[in-house]
Amino acid sequence: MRFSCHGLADNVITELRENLPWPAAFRRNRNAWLASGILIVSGMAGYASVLLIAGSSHASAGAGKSLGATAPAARSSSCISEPAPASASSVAAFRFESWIVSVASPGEDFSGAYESGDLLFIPPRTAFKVTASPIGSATLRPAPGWLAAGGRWSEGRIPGEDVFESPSKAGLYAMESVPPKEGGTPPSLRVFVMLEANMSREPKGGTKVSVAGKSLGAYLNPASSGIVKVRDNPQLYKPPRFFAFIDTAVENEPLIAPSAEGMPRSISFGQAIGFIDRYEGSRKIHTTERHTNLFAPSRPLYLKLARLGEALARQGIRFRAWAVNSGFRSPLYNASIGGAAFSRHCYGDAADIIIDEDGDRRMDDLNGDGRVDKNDVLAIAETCRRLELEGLVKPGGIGVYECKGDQSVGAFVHVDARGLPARWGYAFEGRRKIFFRWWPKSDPGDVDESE
Ligand SMILES: [Ca+2]
Ligand SMILES: [Ca+2]
Repeated sequence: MRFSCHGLADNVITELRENLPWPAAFRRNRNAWLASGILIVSGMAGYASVLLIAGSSHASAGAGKSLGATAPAARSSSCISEPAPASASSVAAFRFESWIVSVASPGEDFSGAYESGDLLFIPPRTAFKVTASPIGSATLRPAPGWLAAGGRWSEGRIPGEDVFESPSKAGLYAMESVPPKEGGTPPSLRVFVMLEANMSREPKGGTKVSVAGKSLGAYLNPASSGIVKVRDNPQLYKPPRFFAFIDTAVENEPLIAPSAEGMPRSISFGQAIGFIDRYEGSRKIHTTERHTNLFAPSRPLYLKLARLGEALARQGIRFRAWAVNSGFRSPLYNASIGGAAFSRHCYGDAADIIIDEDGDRRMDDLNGDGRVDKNDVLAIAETCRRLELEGLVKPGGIGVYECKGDQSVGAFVHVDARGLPARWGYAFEGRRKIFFRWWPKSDPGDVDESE
């Protein structure tokens, strides 16, 4: 990571790198933020942009802070006293790199850097600020229907820094910016306004959740878990408050920015929830039915799957798209299929994935030895583990599964983004479930059964 930038003295750069009060959200996504930081810190506009990053972090960390007020100076480096407002003419030459989104939503973290074409999940009637980076490189306009659906928009204090309020009507809104003077595709941002869940406490401390009149079942009280890590980390097991939905309009929409040329396709809304398998006798019937059309979105998971696909492609394991066998599960459905009580699938940040380029619903024989078994998915698990260790993805569970029989997928990997590393491996032989270890002893992830 280099902070080689024009117009900033070395001591300022060191100050920026080491002494800014980066909040936890930044530390978690350090590399992604720094990656956008490099681009921001080049050139004249950089000075103001860095301050605004500090300002947005501040806004996301401070509950209920007004979006209109930019007060980065107080919290940023002593070398810098005031953000330098950039005039449109002085920065018009800078090419758009990313959107810096800050959302005033206490208790939920939707703020961060978004690429052009990316997707921001946001609660209804929520204020957020979008700053183009470099500042002035793009100006976002409300999506068609935004204002009619109750959304608001006001132009920013400086060019390219706009304040919005999400509509009350849930759904997808595609925003574009003013086309650049030199031509080309205008930078865009998609916004999905989520539905807020209705929650009611159960006698044992669980929480019943329903969304738009549909019951999803009860999220259990983590204090009641037999697993120490669940009991010790109740904040990771809060029932999701906001839900997205799948309908024909969004089914093929990517859940993050569309992938780069030659990289596996970003996972889509339609993949957020797996299809139900039915059985005729012992014969498995694949369906295209889902147990619900509602899901709790998890940007860290979608980014993790994208980074994983890219890392595998760089190793020569190229494929068109992840096949997701199981994504979000309502607690009701999770219980009906015998899922773990505190399964991350119920929190929306887990996916069971395979590579299935030949479309036979089984993991492909990656290592070409004529069999489909755990050896075909170990490269996926190991690459994911390495990305976690390098801090490039949010840590979470990595579980390797091997299942015998033609009716099964053969082998798959569970990946989640719960925030704490966890590792496991299971081979199913008939009714026997045999544990195996596939990760080295030096790995910080404990054995965990909260699949
Ligand atoms: Ca296959
Ligand atoms: Ca094989």
